[in-house]
Amino acid sequence: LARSLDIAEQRAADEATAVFRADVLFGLSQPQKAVPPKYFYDEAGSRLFDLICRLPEYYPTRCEVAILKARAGEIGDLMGPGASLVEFGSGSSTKVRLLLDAMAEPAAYVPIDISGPHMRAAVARLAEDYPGVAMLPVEADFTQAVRLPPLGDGRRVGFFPGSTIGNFTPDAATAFLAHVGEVLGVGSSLVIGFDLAKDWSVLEAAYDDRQGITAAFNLNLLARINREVGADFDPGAFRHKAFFNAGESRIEMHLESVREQEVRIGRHHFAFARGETIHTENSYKFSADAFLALARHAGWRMRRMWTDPKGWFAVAALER
Ligand code: AVJ
Repeated sequence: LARSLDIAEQRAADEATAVFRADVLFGLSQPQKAVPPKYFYDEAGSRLFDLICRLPEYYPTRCEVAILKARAGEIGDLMGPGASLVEFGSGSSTKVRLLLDAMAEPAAYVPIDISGPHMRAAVARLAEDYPGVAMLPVEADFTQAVRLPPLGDGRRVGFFPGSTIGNFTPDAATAFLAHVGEVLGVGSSLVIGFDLAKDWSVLEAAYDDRQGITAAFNLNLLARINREVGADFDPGAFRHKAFFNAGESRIEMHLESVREQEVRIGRHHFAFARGETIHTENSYKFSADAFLALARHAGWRMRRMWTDPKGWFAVAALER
């Protein structure tokens, strides 16, 4: 059995690499070259992201944790006893502790994450501290259709913190929240964090920190593409770029070619002009009204919404 699982795992890994390669080839063939941000999170990228969350300039994590700490009791009451918690893009599973501590007899925790080893290490740490909670990790790209493991009769509560929703365009965000509603079912709740629009200088500093951690996070994507799909990117010939696009109310991250150059992936060649970019991420910044309209279009009603004292970040409790 162990051996056949190894083969199944190998096949899954090969398939993931083939999808990655296809996404990269497609993205680099567009007029505006682009690679989806979910590919940031290999092991090095997941570690760099955890460092980003502790940067002085990166306020979202601190603001959201403050909200969750201040409102944990209220959130726990809203969810009721025996609920199962499903987290979309669980990463290091640190914020979920605040909810698990506040919930009455949580039945199960279902982390869903694209970065399997990182997720399993996090779940192993969590299991030690919450022996009464069934840990049911799902290694998957949560932007694709996911199937939940069988859960008990308690309420299903989705958890989607960090403003990861900001990675989607508004249409894709609506479609994704509708999909989450389908997965969780009628009578479920969703605790979701989203970043609020604010002064552009605060935003740009958060995505271009002085220590260069965000730059390393962005550039790591090229190292990953080289390693996993055999490209010949020279990471030293690209630089990190982050700016606020006010018209779209989003931070954009790009990798800018510092010179004219050509990059090869197998038999494919990609020409870069000097100054040409690969668009690697959007991070939308919302007004409370815009976010609620989006949630409503996706079939969710709002129960409560909280912000931090500065009004920089928001957490909403939705239901359907
Ligand atoms: C994980 C998507 C919420 O957009 O702020 C942080 C990712 N990128 N710094 C964000 C990110 C650069 C982050 N999200």
